[in-house]
Amino acid sequence: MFCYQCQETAKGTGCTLAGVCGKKDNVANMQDLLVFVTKGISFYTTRLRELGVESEAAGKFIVDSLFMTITNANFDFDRFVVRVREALKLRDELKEKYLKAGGSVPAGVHESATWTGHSVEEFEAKNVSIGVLSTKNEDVRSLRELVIYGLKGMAAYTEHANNLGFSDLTIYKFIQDALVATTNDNLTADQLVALVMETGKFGVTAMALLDKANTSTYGNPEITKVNIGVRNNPGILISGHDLRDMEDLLVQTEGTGVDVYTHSEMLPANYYPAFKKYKHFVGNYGSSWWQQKEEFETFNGPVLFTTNCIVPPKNGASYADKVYTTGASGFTGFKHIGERPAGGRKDFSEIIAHAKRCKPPVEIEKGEIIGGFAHNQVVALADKVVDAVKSGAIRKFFVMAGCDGRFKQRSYYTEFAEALPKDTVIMTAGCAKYRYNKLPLGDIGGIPRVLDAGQCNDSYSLAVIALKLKEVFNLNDINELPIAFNIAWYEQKAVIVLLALLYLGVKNIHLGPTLPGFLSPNVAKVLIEKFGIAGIGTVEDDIKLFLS
Ligand code: SF4
Ligand code: SF3
Repeated sequence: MFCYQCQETAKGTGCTLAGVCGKKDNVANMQDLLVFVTKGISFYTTRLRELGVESEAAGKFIVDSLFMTITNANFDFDRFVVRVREALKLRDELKEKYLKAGGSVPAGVHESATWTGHSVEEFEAKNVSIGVLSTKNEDVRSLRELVIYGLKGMAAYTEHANNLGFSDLTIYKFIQDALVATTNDNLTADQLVALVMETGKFGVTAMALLDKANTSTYGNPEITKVNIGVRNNPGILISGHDLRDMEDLLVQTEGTGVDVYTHSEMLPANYYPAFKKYKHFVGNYGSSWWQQKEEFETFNGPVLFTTNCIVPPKNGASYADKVYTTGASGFTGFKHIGERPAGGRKDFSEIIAHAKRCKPPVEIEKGEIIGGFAHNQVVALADKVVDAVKSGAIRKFFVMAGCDGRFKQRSYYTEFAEALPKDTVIMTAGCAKYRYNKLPLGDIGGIPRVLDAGQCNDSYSLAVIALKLKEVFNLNDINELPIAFNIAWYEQKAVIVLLALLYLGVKNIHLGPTLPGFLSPNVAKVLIEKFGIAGIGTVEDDIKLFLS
């Protein structure tokens, strides 16, 4: 195996024996094979499109497949084997359609369009030779993988939108064109850099689509005080990012005597009007994903993962038989809840029955945290915010969106938040917020000093807010705003968020706790010179720099 797609990659360069995340080498290799076959599928869908034939089903299949390979989403070897078989079948059906329509497969076509296998042994004989390292030039490899990781993040957001009945064929088209482009040895470095920027553009499209899907289905997030304590009923803990799963669970648990709590990236579900009406929706339990081994022990009830981030449980963990997965997520040994029937709901009855046999959660903290500062809510407060900036009450905003992670050096973000002057405001989204969202940082004239817009995909909200402020202050350039960007990244959704911000023209983003291992020195140099991307230093130096 070779995987360097996340921030915690071994030695900052690549996991080669097993993932730091717990991904085994056979799973990593099978994920590579799945990505490889999606390139072959894309070869035919892009050709068919030229002939006027669109396959929405293939677009969706590719999106769901890419999503399955993001960090901490799916560790289930058997599911990947099944998925590769399905992918090959789909590719060959598309090939047949293409040939029937008069198309022809040119000699020298990328082998993802032609290679085939049936048994696990054949898959395993192949998958070791088609991974990341099969691109020999490290700069080309770096740019190709930057695009692919962006596509994985984009796929995640697109899938959530799909689950709410929203889709956009231009996103499917772009993903397929880009996958094919990563197999083209004739592209120059400049063309690949342009493809990276185009990926950011479609990242904005995908996040806007998901924003529309979420807000038109569940209402605009509102300022909300979220309870972080517990009640005395058995509960289900729901983690991940999928709001449609959240809805299905709330509907099915109503009146059963089972409470529902959010975990990690599902916290922002508390901000949506459509979910607030459920009396058995208690609040949020615990912190960000990497603390789940302790928190799932004390929660006592079953846990439902709708997406990442899963941490493999320790041997003998008391909760190991209480964890369920659904959608793109999976883990060998966890029970997987299948897809929802057309027009229906996923069947969570087994989890509900399981919860009834469990004790109520143990209280690990008490009180409330505040959030719900997505674009609609902040724009409603725009006058107050603008006055505070004009009067000098707010000197600067710090966008600290992104991911959390288990590495010690992430305490930087807690210390940074604590050390920021009192006339500054943090705008956040994603699980990065758990590094400071429970600190008593106070408010500025009623505006909390930590404004949480929601999940990582709601980084889109932060961009909308910045663009709105640019308009209000009548500025030509988003970089003239009193906003600094100090982003924390971990997995591939943060990659698409970063590319989206670059596409929107945001410069001088600081990215930490370390720069991606998949950036070759030359590609890193381009990002630094062209966009002013920088890493992080000490809290003191960085604050000085940002405020200078
Ligand atoms: Fe390593 Fe990250 Fe890949 Fe897991 S996802 S194998 S930790 S680089
Ligand atoms: Fe977090 Fe996994 Fe990225 Fe959605 S839950 S931000 S890391």
